[in-house]
Amino acid sequence: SEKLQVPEALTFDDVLLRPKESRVEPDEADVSTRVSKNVELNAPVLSAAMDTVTESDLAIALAREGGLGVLHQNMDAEEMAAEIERVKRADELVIRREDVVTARPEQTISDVDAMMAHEGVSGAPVVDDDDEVLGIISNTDIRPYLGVNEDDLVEEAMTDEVITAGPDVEAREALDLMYDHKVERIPIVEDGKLDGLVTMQSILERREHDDAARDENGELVVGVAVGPFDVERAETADEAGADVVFIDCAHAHNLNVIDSAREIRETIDADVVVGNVGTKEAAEEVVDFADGIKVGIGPGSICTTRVVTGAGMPQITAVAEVADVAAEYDVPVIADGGIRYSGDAAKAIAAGADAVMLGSYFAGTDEAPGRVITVDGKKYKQYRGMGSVGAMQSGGGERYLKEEQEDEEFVPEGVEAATPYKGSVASELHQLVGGIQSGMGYVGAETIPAYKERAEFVRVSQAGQTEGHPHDVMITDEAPNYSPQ
Ligand code: RVP
Repeated sequence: SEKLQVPEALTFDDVLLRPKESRVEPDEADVSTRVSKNVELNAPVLSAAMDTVTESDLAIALAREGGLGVLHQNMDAEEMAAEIERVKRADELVIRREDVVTARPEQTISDVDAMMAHEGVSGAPVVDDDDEVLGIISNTDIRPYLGVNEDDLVEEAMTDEVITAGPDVEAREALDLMYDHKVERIPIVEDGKLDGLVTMQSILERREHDDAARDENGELVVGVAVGPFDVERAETADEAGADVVFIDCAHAHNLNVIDSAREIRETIDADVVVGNVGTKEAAEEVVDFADGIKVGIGPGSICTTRVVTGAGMPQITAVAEVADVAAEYDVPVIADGGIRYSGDAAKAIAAGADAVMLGSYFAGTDEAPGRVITVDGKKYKQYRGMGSVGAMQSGGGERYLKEEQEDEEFVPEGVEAATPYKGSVASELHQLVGGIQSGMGYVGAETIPAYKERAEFVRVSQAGQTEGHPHDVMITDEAPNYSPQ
């Protein structure tokens, strides 16, 4: 039957990168990329919008390493806005007025000491009723050996010659002021009132992350998932400062979803990434308005879409098909799901993706939500599909729900699972990005665009695949980037 004259579709284990002539040293390979038309990253890595993967903690950690966290949508709109703001403000140079811990001149030393300990700060501007800065009190001002007593008043112990700056102060300038005057914090004053605070600690912390992915104001970038029909939520996310809004849909070739995505694109300022798709036909429908296209129908580690529905596309073919279409319009492509090893990420990018999105890889990190559980002496963290019964019952399964679904009898497309506990996002990302860079070295590509252009694949047999993993040995020491599946 003609029906069965079918094309072949390939995934990660079916292919390998053909090694090529190279002068590229892996650690010199430039992994900066675009995730959408207007958002650049310094590492081509996104964390999945799943309720066991990305909340603000992970988004902050990942953006500090150059990638992008995509907040999940299993929370109400207000909470989502607060989470976005937490990421945007995490590395802020100027702490905003409402977040600055202040002291009052008539407070006692013991009182202010307890307050600073409680708030976790080591100093505070002292303000009067009009919010005018009268001085600064810090831990060093209230040491008992300075002759300060518990019942003394703040105004007696504070430093009253305060170095201040205006709201437009830059990091370099603030640091110079701090060194010149031997102070660690500079109140920002506007129209005679306290307007914020710059601390030495925040400047030095920022410096530690000079590869962080930042917006044009120097704040960390953040993405957020919204349901395909939730225009209002997309607007809330936009207003809260999200850089990229991800239309979170398991099948974005649904024309109702595309209509709605188009409306969202027209309504908000943030970039809009449309997904997931898995074919060139779907890509053609969205490529004229999407700021990025996300690819993945069924490759996810916790995903049962292919088993439950019989539909799906092996991921390497899906990425390559979509990338061919997207390249003509210069729209970035994100390969989402199925990445187990850094080599899979390297292959996804070689096939045409500008960046990769991972769920299970990050679900085991410290920064992912959820606690560590121990089974037979091994540590794990919970990881579940957003189309699993658990995630859908707690409201996050919008991605998999029908538009008007109200009954509780879900047809799940995901499972609830556990994934090995791993440590910090920073160390995981170091392995992942290092593997991608080494892949670029093997192919002789200095940049991601060059890599996509230059990479060629070979087809691998089952025997070839066996050969590629450690074989005929007993592994005695676990490698940080390999564990047998
Ligand atoms: P993985 O990295 O293989 O764990 O895959 C993560 C991806 O799986 C997510 O980014 C999402 O596209 C997909 N996903 C999330 N939930 C489900 C599901 O319940 N089927 N699938």
